[in-house]
Amino acid sequence: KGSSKSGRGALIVLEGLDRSGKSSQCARLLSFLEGKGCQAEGWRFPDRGTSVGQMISAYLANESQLDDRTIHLLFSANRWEKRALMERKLLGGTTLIVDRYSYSGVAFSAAKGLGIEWCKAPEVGLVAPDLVIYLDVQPEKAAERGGYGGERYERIEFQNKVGEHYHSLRDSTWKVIDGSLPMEVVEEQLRELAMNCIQECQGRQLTNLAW
Ligand code: NYM
Ligand code: MG
Repeated sequence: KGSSKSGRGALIVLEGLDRSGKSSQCARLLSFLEGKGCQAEGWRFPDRGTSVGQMISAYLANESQLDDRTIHLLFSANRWEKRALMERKLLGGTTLIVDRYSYSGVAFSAAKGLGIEWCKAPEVGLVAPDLVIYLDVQPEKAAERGGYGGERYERIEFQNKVGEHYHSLRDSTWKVIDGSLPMEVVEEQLRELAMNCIQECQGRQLTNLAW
């Protein structure tokens, strides 16, 4: 159970505002799955390790200025450059726990005023997640968590807009967890959703994101 020698891995995405607890929960979930003998890896977007990722990182740190559409397409390109590897891993039986994905791409850019459909377009054809878990935390609550790190977008007013766009993106693959609950409670809920997903996706083919 959980080990996937025969079947494919699951693509499980965590989404949420900045400081919603995604990164800590991804790490906890990953070590839980590994402890169960499940073949799993933790990924994150932006992946700052590539050359596109370094451009994104400089932009987020306010070390460079880029047009809104340009940075949007770089975030998307950063997912596209990982697509082939992602598919290979999943088909090879590795479950991927991914900290942010296309929904961040759309929600953050739409919050700047770019059209939703325009934002979605470059994401079409990426691997579709089996499960999206949204950690729901109020921006004010999130900001209290040690404050923001000084990157672009880390302002309560902007995060409120991002939250509204996330809300409008929710579909049947989404599960919402109340991210203001104690860490251990969130962790437990995540474990259950992830284990179910890993089992259920075995018989289902990978599909592409189509919105
Ligand atoms: N972000 C992240 C976007 O604006 N578009 C995207 O496609 C992705 C993946 O980058 N504030 C934003 C959300 C975050 C910022 O992410 C950096 P993180 O998870 O803090 O490294
Ligand atoms: Mg951040």
